[in-house]
Amino acid sequence: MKKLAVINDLSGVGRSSLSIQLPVVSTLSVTACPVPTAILSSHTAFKEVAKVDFKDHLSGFFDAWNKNGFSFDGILIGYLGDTEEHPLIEDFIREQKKRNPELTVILDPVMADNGSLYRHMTQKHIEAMLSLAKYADLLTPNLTEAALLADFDYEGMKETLKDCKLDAAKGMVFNSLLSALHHITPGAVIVTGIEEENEAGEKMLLNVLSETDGDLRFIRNPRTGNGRPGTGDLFSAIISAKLLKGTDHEKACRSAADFVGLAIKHSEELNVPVIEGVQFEDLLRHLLDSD
Ligand code: PXL
Repeated sequence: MKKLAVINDLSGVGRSSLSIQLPVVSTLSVTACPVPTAILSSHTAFKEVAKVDFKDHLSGFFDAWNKNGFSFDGILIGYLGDTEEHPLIEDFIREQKKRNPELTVILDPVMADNGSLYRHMTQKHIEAMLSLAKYADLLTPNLTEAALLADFDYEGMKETLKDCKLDAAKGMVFNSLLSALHHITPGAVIVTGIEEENEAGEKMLLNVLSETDGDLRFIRNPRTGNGRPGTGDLFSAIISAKLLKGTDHEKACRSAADFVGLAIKHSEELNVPVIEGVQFEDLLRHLLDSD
């Protein structure tokens, strides 16, 4: 069975990060090996949050894993609360790459959404993420994170995209953003969860996949509800497990987008409060349909 190291925070309430990624990876028959980067009472959108930093324990974790001779097929990286964690993860990737040259590194640069950095995130996090991106085989930023990493103006880009009626025009905007991102990572890039409207006025979510050879794919799904915490974590976990099982980027992206859409719709129908993320637990069997 393939083995995925999942480096992310453990948040007790709100269905984000490790809490949502571990069950999804297991359902897809990939062994998930968690490394907590921080332990929080809940994700940071809640008003009161108790946070325990785990950075001082990361090198001990990685050392023990390396000394035991553990080797992984993939490493998925998400929320990193402290910029001292990024170089430790880079060392771990270098060591693991020696053991398994086929290692797949998926970096979800969790830092920001809707034009703003998350609480506790700073310019230093952006710089540390730029360094870590050099090791990624796949980078999955949302539009805000992509703009921050490429030093593009998010609001300006969002406005321009809104005015682009044709995919050819959108392609020009994304080509310039993605060519900047391909300078910071050797991997493929998926810019995730871009909100748009189609010609019929229906709300859509667009994921833009750019392969390392520059091949650009627009992957669209109906928007089934408002954005919710943890959907990026869900998306990156499904893609990671699928990639380890040999699925290509485009198919993995479609499966992940379909499942996230389903989970948002289900949560809306059940009136799950947005802050509690997506109710995915009773949908896990749908992941097997696309397996
Ligand atoms: O799902 C993104 C995420 C992950 N981890 C923590 C967060 C958030 C978003 O708010 O606060 C701790």
